[in-house]
Order: sequence, then C-alpha cells, then structure tokens
Amino acid sequence: MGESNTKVIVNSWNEWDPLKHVIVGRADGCCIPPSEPASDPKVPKDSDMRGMHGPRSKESVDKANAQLDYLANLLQRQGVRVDRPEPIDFNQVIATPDWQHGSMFGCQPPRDVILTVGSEMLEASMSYRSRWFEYLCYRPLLQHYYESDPNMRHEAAPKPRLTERSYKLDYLSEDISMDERLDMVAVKNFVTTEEEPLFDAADVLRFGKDLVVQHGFTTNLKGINWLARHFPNHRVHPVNFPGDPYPIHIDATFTPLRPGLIINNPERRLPDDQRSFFERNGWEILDAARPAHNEPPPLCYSSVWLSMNVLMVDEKTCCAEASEVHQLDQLDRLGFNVLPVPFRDAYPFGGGLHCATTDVYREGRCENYFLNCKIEDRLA
Ligand code: DAV
Repeated sequence: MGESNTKVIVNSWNEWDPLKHVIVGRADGCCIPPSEPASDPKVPKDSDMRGMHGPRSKESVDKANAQLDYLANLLQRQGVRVDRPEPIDFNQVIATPDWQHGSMFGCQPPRDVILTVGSEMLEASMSYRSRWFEYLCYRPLLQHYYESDPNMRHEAAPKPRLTERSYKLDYLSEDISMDERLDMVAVKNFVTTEEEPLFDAADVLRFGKDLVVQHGFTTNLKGINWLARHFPNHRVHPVNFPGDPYPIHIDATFTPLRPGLIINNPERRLPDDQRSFFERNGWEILDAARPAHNEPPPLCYSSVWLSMNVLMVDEKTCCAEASEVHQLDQLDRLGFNVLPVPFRDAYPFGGGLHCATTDVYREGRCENYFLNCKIEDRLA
C-alpha cells in the first residue's frame, strides 16, 4: 500500500449517480450446473433447461462475449472505467465438508455476487452451491482496489453451509401448479429456509441511506437481518413481490431510475403497505413497459422481464436492451437519454445489463431520500 496513494477507488451509494468505474462480467467457460435444491424450483417444468448440464457451447459463449464487450466499450466511450473478472475453470467438481457439486456456474452476473455500498465491496453469501466459489473470480480486482484505496473495505458475508437444512425439499415437487406456486410466494413461503443467513447481492437496491432488499428464493429473512446489522448506519427495508412465481433478484421487478422514480413489473406489484413507504416520501412507482418478447432466449434462467433490467449511467442516461422497443419508448417518454445495447445473447449467462455489471465508483455521497421515515420502517 503506497502511502502517497490516497486515491478513492470505491464509492457508490445508489443506482443512478454518475458512473465512473464498473465491473462487467465475462461469459468464458460458463456452465449450466447440475440441478441442486436451490435451483430446481426456479427452472419451470417445460423449460429447455430441465435435465441439461455441462459447459455452454463455444458459439453461445462467443456471442455473449461479443455483447459484453460491446457494453464495456460503450461504457468506456461514456467515460466509465471498466474492469473484468478473471474466470476460473467452472467445469470441475467442487466440495465443502458438507456437500459436493458437479460444476460451478460462471462469472457473468457480477451484480449477483458483489454488493458495493459506499467504500465497501461485500461478497454476498450466495444461496446456490454452484455459485459458492464465484467470489474467487472477483478477488484479483477486489484485492487490487483494497491495496490502492486505503479507505476501501473488502468484506465477505459468512459462507453458508448450504446443507439440506437450508432448503425446503418439499418445494421441489413437480406437481406444484403455477397457482399453488403463486399462493406459496404470496405468503412468503420460499424454497430457502431460515437455517442460516442467505443473500445474493442482486436482491439489494441502494437508495443512499436506505437499502431495499427482496425476500424470496435467494435471500431469506436472516440474510436481510444480517445486512441490517452489518450496515448499522443504513435503514434496511425487506420487500416482496407476490406475483413472481420464482423470486430471485430484485432487478427485473423493481428498478429505480432517478431520485423519486421507480418502475415496477406490473405482474409483480409491490404490496400496498410496502408501496406507501415510497409514496409518502414523494417517490412515484410506475408500471414498467411490457417486454417486447414473448419468450426468453434458449437456455435462459431469467424471464422476459430482463427488459426492465436497465443500467443507469447517470440520472439522465440509461443503457437498455436494444430490441426492447416498449421499454426504450417508455424511458424516452420519461425524458432519459437512452443508449440501446444489444444483449439478448448474453441473457442466458445470467441476466441483463444491470446484472452484468457491478459498481465500483459513482460520484456522490450517501443521501437521505426518505425524509418521512418512521422508526418502524427500520428493520430491527
Ligand atoms: O425475472 O427472471 C431475473 C433477475 C436476474 N438478476 C427474472 C429475474
């Protein structure tokens, strides 16, 4: 650590301040992992991914990488510094003393794994066995930031055991109908148990002093409570979205675009009692535009709602998927300068433009955007 170097490398408090430095994922070596208790219930019965596993084809990796590189270049042209993770051999058996699993996943969606809050980059616990070691791909970057920036905090959540006790095995039945699934999520009955804290970083949205965290398949209440204790100067708000049969990650469901404005997936509306917290603080929640596609691309875990998985370059400038004509139009009408990015070939590798990135540096400080916040709005 050079004493002369007091440069701030890591700083990001929200989803919309001017972006100056970001990590963009890579598709290299990505695998479809064998099934496991956490992933099974989110692969629909009729999905082309049922029973599939192994490395993805070279052709699909090359196409995804071309779009990831396009995004990286476009951001660089906007004055954003771009770093990339270091893939490891994902197609190998991994094990802890508790379990063994046939392969890893990849290092495409950095947003799932690393949560940046202020000067801190936190490695999420994760909730899939196949993603237990994914942080290793980001370690070279995080170590470098840590060594260059004396105020950077490199943190890691407790690694979960992920034994069978962390999952509801009866959740796996193929006989559960879609209506039954929707009833289950409406009463917050999810595949993960409360055995230990679990969270994926992509279940967290940053609004300055407030962190909004989705309770669902990949993040449990103990995970949300762990985040609240870990960030004692923040208010942490658990939210859930009853219309989503497979609630993993908040960023195709609820997307803040700038202070005061959020788009919400109209099939997964925030319940009224949770909505009132935003509205009484002057935030408008609009229905997001419909996706332009009826189906996700082949071998994709995510839904068509990656249409709303946009990346804000600043509070006026937004990267959105190039074929999502309705979403592009809505953003345009809301007054944003929209940068279209072709990205559907990258979707199967773990998500859209927000997923594919994680913030290192945005200008700005920790602001309080919710002045009308009651004590009961803060998770104990
Ligand atoms: O709608 O499938 C995808 C979120 C990916 N980070 C969905 C959620």
